[in-house]
Amino acid sequence: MTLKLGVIGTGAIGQEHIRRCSQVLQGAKVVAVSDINLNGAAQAVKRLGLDAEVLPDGKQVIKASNVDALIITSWDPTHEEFVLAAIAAGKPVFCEKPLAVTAAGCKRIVDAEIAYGRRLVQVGFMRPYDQGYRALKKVIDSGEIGQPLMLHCAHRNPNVDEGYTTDMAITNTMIHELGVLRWLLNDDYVSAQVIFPRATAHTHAKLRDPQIVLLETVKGARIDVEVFVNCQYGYDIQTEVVGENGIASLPEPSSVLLRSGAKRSHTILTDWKDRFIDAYDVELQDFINGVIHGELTGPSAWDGYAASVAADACVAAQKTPGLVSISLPPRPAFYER
Ligand code: NAI
Ligand code: ISE
Repeated sequence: MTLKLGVIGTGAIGQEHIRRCSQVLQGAKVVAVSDINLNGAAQAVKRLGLDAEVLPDGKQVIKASNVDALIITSWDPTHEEFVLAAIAAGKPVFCEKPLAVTAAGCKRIVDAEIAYGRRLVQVGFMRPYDQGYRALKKVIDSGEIGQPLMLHCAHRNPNVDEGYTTDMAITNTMIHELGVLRWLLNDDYVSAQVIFPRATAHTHAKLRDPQIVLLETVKGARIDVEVFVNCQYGYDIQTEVVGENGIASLPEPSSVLLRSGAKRSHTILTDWKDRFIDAYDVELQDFINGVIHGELTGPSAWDGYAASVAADACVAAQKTPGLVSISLPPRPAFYER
């Protein structure tokens, strides 16, 4: 069976996902796309050599009779509406992170999916598919470093544009840590605090950058995450887990050790596209396989919701000195694995 995909949003990651579904992965092809920038969508179809229809509206892609499943890669605030429409149409949907920009929005999706009665949603949290994170989890789960006590993390982007605001450091960027760390630790969050160091001169009017987010988990681990989205020097993702008996760190992406010009050096990547290129392939292949076999097992709407409950608290903590508590309701049986 070849799964026929509709893609909503043909910007940066939309084009990346179309390319991988069409040229790298097995079992799917893209048959319809849409973007509010229709001309951009048409150009993407041409550039990628697709035999796909360009439809004027995302809802038409969802309803199209030849579309079996959806990939949503439009801007964050549009996700909720498209995912709800996909569930209403009974079509599986891979939605890029965040599932919705608020926990309330994610909850509406969780409720709709439970009412539908079968999992239809996979969230684009790709880090659990990354070899490095998988290796790190294996070490933690082996017990070799004992119980995780403290985590030191950094999420650094070279720069962001003028439209990027202080809350997006959480809802658009740190949402990845909020997603992957609960998976890594098999834990959830109970409180958040945000500290603003001196701001970089490379930021702009609507963005306080960098930020340090402090989290506490149900099991009592403490996590600090530096979110620095104008760090200039590269795209750099760090996670160090301090346990009772040792320390485990996320592996660096492999690169040649270069001796040249009286220096020893490694290249640092500059783009998420390259840093997680294999993880994106594996997550989307998992989605395609899951749809074909009738069972989605990747990051769920509940995972998207749990991350957004914490994200809401972090955004509130940006405006509050001190701790903001995080309260996640018990996971419904529907989402037990
Ligand atoms: P982008 O700005 O390059 O592309 C987004 C596209 O969505 C644009 O072409 C825009 O015209 C289109 N769009 C906006 N509203 C729309 C609507 N109502 N209907 C149809 N199209 C619409 O942004 P980018 O970087 O591709 O991000 C897209 C999504 O993917 C975001 O939600 C972002 O958070 C997520 N993302 C995830 C990454 C990951 O590591 N998992 C990496 C980059 C982005
Ligand atoms: C982008 O949307 C992504 O999801 C990237 O993985 C992240 O590093 C970046 O900060 C976001 O803007």
